[in-house]
Amino acid sequence: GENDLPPEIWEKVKNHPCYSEEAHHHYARMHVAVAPACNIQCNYCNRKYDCANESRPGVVSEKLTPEQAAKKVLAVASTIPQMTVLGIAGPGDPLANPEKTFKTFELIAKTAPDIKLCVSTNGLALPDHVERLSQYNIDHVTITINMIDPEVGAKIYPWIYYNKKRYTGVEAAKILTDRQLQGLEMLTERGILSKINSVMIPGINDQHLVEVNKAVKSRGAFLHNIMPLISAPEHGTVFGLTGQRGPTAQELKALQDQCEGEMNMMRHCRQCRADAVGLLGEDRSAEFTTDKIMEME
Ligand code: CLF
Ligand code: SF4
Repeated sequence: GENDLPPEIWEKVKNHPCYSEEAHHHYARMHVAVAPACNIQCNYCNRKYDCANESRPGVVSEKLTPEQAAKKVLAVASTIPQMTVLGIAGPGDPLANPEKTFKTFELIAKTAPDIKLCVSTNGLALPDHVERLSQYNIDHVTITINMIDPEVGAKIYPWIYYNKKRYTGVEAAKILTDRQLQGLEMLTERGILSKINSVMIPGINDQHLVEVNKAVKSRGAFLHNIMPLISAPEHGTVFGLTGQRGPTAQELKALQDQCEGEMNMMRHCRQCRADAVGLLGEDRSAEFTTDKIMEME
């Protein structure tokens, strides 16, 4: 349990609402939607909305420049004192938009140095940025890993864009899994805590996620968050259009139970929007639109 963590790890998780089950009752996080582009395609994604890495489809978030994002963080921090963590989680992939993402981190580290920085990525570009993440003192990185078998991956990812070239099918999935696991190993070597998000897709990767769990555990991942596919035909995800269903609550819990013991499982994820603000499960983003932040000055 959480009480058995080594003190240096506990220091890093005790105020982070996602990394600590206990902390999520008391501490809030906010996301800033500064990362519009993505370098892969997931069959559960609709690019018009937020990154399904971590977010519910169907809600458009307001895209911000790094400067607007930094202003918003100050406005939120002065209104919600429990806000301890700033995450970048979309609407695309933060590391496919490295200038915007790192500029935002840089501004916030200057203006609000007590706020912990957090990032969520599909992992394709991760090995190229681990060094910079460690220079910026980023202790928390989430990688969405849905498979370690490229045959499974080919059913989830129609293409990736890598080294200025588009790859498809099994070849694409092989590159993606290699890069994700390499990135995870690099984080572990540098003592950066990692959380693995996996989207549970019945009939596609549900049983396979037990293997994923073992693979990420053996590479030093701190926490595994298995989330249900939210398949929404009205929002046009490929899985939605093919009638791919999400898991039932019972199926999700059974898989989480099966992986428990291998490593810590996150069970309090609320699948946040790319511009979420507040305690997990609470959405105060409407209080902090750009218009309102400008009025606050
Ligand atoms: Fe945001 Fe993600 Fe950081 Fe948390 S969310 S970038 S780790 S600060 Fe948290 Fe939201 Fe679940 Fe993500 S509840 S969707 S796990
Ligand atoms: Fe969509 Fe996120 Fe997948 Fe990119 S990584 S395709 S934004 S769900």
